[in-house]
Amino acid sequence: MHTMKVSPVSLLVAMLAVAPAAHAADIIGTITLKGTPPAEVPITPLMDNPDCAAMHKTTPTTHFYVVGPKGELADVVVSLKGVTGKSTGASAPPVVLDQKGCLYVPQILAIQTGQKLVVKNSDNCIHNVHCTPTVAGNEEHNDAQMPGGADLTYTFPRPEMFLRFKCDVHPWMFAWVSVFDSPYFGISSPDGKFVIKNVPPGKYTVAADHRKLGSQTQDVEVKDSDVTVNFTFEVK
Ligand SMILES: [Cu+2]
Repeated sequence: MHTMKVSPVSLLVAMLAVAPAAHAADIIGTITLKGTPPAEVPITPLMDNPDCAAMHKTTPTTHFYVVGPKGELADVVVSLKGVTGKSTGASAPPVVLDQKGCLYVPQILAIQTGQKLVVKNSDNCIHNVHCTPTVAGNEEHNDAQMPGGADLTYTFPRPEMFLRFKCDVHPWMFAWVSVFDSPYFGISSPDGKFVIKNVPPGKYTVAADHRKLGSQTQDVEVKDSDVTVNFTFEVK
């Protein structure tokens, strides 16, 4: 008879090989736009307002299509469809929406349910922050904010795509805040890249939403390494 000697180290290695740890991974990708988007529109009413015009050298334009030289598309909201009840919003740091030069900055942003959205006024003029949610349970707010006024803080309990913020003083001011019931979302940068961090293993439908170009989805499976999902939108 022969006895096999098993060292604690080799036993540990064997255990790890049998039961790999369920590591979370990132879903990464690049968003590309095919075709030439419509020209952005100069916001001429802004320049007709002396307070706002003083903060600009040239007439600002709309930013519906933020596209790089190779079609890299920014401001696409990428999320995991149907993932709910996973919000860590209550403990997540606030997301800031600023008002600068009589424009919302940024214009596309995303938060979790219960996560604080802090609205600042960096301008020397009054703004009126007015959000108009369409999903039941998310509350409408309509708050004047003086120059140097205190920050306004909002939270939304229900998921909603592109919840609209407008300014009742300056009718060209819009921002679009998407609310998710999980931390699994990202927004593409000017290089077209996005990342959804720390996704637990599983099968998901990744949704890419653009304010003007609509929505696309792709199915992915996350195991223990990063997964790449690229999207291409087309101007029709
Ligand atoms: Cu305003």
